Order: sequence, then C-alpha cells, then structure tokens
Amino acid sequence: MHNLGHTRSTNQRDHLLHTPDTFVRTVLPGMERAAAVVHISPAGGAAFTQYTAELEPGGKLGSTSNQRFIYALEGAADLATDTSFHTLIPGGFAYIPEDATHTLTAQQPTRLVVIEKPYETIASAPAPETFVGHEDKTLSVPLNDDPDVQVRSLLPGSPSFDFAVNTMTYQPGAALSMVEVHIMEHGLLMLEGGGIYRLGNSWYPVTAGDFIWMGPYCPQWFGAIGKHPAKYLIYKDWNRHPL
Ligand code: UGY
Ligand code: MN
Repeated sequence: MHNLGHTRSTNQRDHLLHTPDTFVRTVLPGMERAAAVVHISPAGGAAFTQYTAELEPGGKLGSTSNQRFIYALEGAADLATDTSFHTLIPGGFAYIPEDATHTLTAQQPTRLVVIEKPYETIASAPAPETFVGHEDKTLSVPLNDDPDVQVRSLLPGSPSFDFAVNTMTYQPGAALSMVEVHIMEHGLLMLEGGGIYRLGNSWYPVTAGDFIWMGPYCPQWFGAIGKHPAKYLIYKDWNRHPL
C-alpha cells in the first residue's frame, strides 16, 4: 500500500528525522554481500557519517582509514584486527582507531550501526586504541540524579577519544530535564520504545527504528511515551576545542 506521499521523515537545516519508510539502500566501496542505509554524512551537514549496515552471512564491511565505531543491533559479526579477534553480538560494540587494518564479517544475517569520523589529534593525549565491549557490562548512571533516565557511556571518557557514544534509557513518562542547546552534534538511533522529540521548533513523534541527526546548537528535548521504556544510541563529538 503506497503512502500517498506522506512520511514523518523531514530534513531541516539543523536536524534530520529519517524514518524507515524512506530508507534507501546503497553499497559502499568494499562492501560484500551487504548494503548500507546512510542516515547522515557531510553531504547532509554533519562532520561524521552514520549508517546502518545490513549484512548477509559472510557479508563484509569495506575498509576505512577513518576511525570507526560499530554497535551490533542483530546477528553476529567477527571483528579481526592485526592483534585481536572478537565476535560482536547484539549490544556488543567496538571502536577502531584511524588507519587500523581490520575486517568485519557477518556469521549470519546481521545489522550494525556504523559511525565513522576523521580523527582530530591533540598533542596532550595519546592516540586511542581499539576498544571492544558489551553494553550489558557498561556502568549505567542516572542523568542529573533522575533514576528514570539512565545513561551508559560505551567509550572511555579519556581525551584520547574525540567522540562519545552512549545509550540512554527512559522509563515511560521520563524526560530530559531541560531543552539542550549545545555545540556538539548528535547521531541518534531509536532502539526501543518511543516518545516525542523536540528538534528546533518542531515536536516529532518518534519510535524504534527512527534515526535523528541534530546539528550544532539544535534545540533538543525528549519525553518518553508508552508503556515500555524508550532507549536510544547517541553519538556526540566530544573532548575537542571548537576552533
Ligand atoms: O549527551 C547529550 O547531549 C544528550 N543528553 N542529548 C540528548 O539526549 N539529546
Ligand atoms: Mn544533547
């Protein structure tokens, strides 16, 4: 059934809401038996790229010289670097520094969040190293003392890292305590549940599977609605001077 030209997706100067009914698959260089839904990139106004990679069994990601973050949504994929081997299962994640040779191969039908960004070196911190973990083993802390909004920081806070990726889980009815306006940009994938996202001067109903990009200084607020918790994975640039 066609949708008569309607969609919740919208592309604004300082934000994008990208809903699954509008996803178009593409194959990025080096991908094998895999496709990508590129949610945001420099072409859309961001300083990073975020895509969902959908891999068949034996499918592979292409290589990159940029730093890369992977979060497994479904399936299982083997990450091999020059010195290590890990299998990523749902909730598992990996950070791979720039210029680090690696392969990512699906064992079964697999969906991955992939974030790539040129690394911004600073003299005062050593280059980051490969970091692999699982969300379930990451500390959950309340946001601003609100136990109903829990944050898990997947990457170390060390200034070696120039971005952060967190999960945020809201109990039904919980909300951000303020409208945030900040220099950092966000790439956000709704993982569970839903609610209302304020982006700029618009309020959008959002649900699991939706992607949001928030540009620098985009006013933002979220309130969870429904009978189940709402959860999202959120990227932000971090630890660097604005100039
Ligand atoms: O970390 C953040 O800036 C986060 N609280 N923003 C958001 O959830 N929109
Ligand atoms: Mn924010």
